[in-house]
Amino acid sequence: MAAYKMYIGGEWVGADSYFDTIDPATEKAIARFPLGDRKHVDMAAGAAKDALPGWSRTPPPKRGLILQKAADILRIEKERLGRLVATEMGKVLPEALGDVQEAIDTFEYFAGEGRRLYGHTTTSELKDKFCMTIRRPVGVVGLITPWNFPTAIPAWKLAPALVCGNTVIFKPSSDTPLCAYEMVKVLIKAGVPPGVVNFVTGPASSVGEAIVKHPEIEGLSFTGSKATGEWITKNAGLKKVGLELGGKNPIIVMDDARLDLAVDGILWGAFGTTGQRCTATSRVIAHQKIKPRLLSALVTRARMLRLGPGVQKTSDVGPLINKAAQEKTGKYVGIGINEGAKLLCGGNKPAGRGFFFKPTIFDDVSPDMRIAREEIFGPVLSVIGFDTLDEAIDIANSVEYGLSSSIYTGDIGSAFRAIERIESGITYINSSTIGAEVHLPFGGVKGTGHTREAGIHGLDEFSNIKTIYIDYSGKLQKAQIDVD
Ligand code: UN1
Repeated sequence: MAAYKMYIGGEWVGADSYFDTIDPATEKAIARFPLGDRKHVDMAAGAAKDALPGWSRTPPPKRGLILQKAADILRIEKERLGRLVATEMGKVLPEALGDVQEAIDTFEYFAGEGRRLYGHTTTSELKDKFCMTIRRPVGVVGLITPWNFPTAIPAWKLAPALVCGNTVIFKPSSDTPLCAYEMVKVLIKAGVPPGVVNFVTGPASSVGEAIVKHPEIEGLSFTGSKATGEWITKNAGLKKVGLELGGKNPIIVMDDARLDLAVDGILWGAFGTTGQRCTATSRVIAHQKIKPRLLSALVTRARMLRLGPGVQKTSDVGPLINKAAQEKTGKYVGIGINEGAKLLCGGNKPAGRGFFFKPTIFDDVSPDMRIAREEIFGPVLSVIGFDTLDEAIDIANSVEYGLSSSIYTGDIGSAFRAIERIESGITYINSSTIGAEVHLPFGGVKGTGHTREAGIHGLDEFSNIKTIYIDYSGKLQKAQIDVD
């Protein structure tokens, strides 16, 4: 089995010990990666600091060209990398190809930012004075990425970080280091200079912690669990921190909705990526009048979904990422049953190898149950009934998270009321809770964290706005004082 290395200061670096990355459909190891530690983070921070002056002074359009090249390479490699995502992470091939496409789109979008990176100009309250803002890099930034979008989410962070002139320490999830390694190779091939992107693999307890606490690192961007996000907030000191945490994303289905559309959207949102998106649909809030019809269609269709390895053409739903995820999902099914919810389908893992779990639907869920409030990150859907739109929105807002949300309705007024009142960073109308596009901002409110990634606001995480005053009056002018 191939052993890979870390990439620090333009050199490939090994470690004393290694860990395996596993194909979750077969439970077989596919590659091994170095168990990096604090000393590797130190080396990486030093290399990133040394590379910062050169990279931050490289004209942004030139940095953009390197990102464009990365997009071009990814496009050529899309099929191979898509198969790798399906193998290492487990999602089904069309989604795995989508994961790579999202990375391509992101690099392309931020390549263009090399020729924009807009600040703004404005007026002055004084004569002969000019005021404007520019964007400056944050400095050395640590990027800690999850396994569920093993190419797209690294791209969401790498592309804006690089175009803004930062240098980077990239620590991927230990469940998908091979996809991350491929991303690093693409960037090297695209022309990213040594020291600008440093790649350190290893556990959160050593590598992750060292990045979060490192004094030379000025910025952090993390996607993952709320608990880890809270830990980072407490331990990052005064670093600029971007957090993209969990979700408990609802779809509200009104009695005037097109039920066929709602069923398609719910199944896609709940069981796509085996429920392992932070935008996954984990709650359906259904009008009592249509709930029985909706549920019977959902259960029939959920039972038809075929479980199988991501790379297999006939698979609709791939495995969960690892054994712990499979056990956690099983544990939540037990919790749901104990809380009195009604299990309509699924609820267990199929026989055989692989971390699979059957698409699971619970009815008679009340908003205070744990399965209605806690992020499971697996294929478990909780269905809650309501009578009025106000009640539905209150239920939607009754959780600590606020990432994505959706309403299916034929009434424009209900749609706008939902847009205005649902507490989430994203609201879809007559569409599922998943499938964000890279040129729009992505992020949440409340326990999801308040960072925006992607789109033009994605630049804010990786740049500091600097304010410039240019006084060409030839005398000392005093703002607020020389008012007449
Ligand atoms: C995530 O699950 O962390 O909107 C990101 C979506 C994807 C990104 C999800 N484009 O579902």
